Amino acid sequence: MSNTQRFHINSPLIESTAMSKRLGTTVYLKMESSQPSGSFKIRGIGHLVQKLAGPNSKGVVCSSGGNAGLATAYAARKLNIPATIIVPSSSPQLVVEKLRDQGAIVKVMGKVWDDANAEALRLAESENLVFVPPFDHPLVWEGHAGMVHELKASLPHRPGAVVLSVGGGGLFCGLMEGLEQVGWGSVPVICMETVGAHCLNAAVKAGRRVTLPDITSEAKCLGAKTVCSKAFEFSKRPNVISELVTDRQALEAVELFLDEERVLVELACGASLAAVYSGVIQRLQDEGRLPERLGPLLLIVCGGSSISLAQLQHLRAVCK
Ligand code: PLV
Repeated sequence: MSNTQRFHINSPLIESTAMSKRLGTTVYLKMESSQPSGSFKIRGIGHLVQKLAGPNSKGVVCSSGGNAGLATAYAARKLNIPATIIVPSSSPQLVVEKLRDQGAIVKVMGKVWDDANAEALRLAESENLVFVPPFDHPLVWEGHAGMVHELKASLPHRPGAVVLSVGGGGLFCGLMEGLEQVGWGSVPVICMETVGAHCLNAAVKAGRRVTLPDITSEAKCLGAKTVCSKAFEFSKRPNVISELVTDRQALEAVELFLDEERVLVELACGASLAAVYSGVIQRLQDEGRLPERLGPLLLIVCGGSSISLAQLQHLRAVCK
């Protein structure tokens, strides 16, 4: 296979009539949920795997809440190299099955992603495998940044603000780099997290990176205990706003999105959708932190495969 192969698609950009009506300004959805691995992760991870794991490599190993693992397994299968994915016990069984369906070897290790990551680093060393970090690597950011170039090519003009979910901060770093590359570096960026998986918000409040004692949110794919340092650096920019929603608000957003847009996404993505559905954007406008007459809002629909009707039912019972 040629080394110019790419694994992601140019994802659809759609105008949401229902969300625009709610917000009173045009809302565009970048549908990363349509990516072959189910989330935006394939952009950055596909790029990194391509660059670091040649056809003669012994294989790749990735620590993941699920979606980074799926992206790694997908890319590895396309390159015909073995993939080992380490997930914490908090990842639902449905993700483990999807990883196996991608041909990956799956190991369940520890309670949260940070535990799984320690094991992945150990395996990379002992088995001589290429380590695939789910969010903390310049190649991952470079791959994610490509999304902004697609946006620049298809949006009629620069967005009034961008909304995205933050876990370890890889998507955020890629987006910030991409915005700068296309001359949109001053566009307000709203970073959404759930309470209990709020490592960026905690760092912003403390003025330094902090490690959360535990991940108590059900949005396990946002569940890195510490945000990566590049993301913390970007968060200091004046155009970056960090906001939180509860798991319940993220879940309600997932349900509304399913109802109105007919697409099922995971709770990690619901955090972003809740920026519109729970009135976060409107509050920021009221507080004068976003302009009253806001230009088009761009929502990155990051997607995620850790969801099914059964999982949704389970979340209804556990989300607070
Ligand atoms: N999920 C990572 C990290 O988990 C993973 O291993 O899959 N939205 C979705 C659907 C995601 O899966 C993730 C990350 C994010 C948002 C946040 O992206 P990040 O980590 O680049 O900020 C622990």
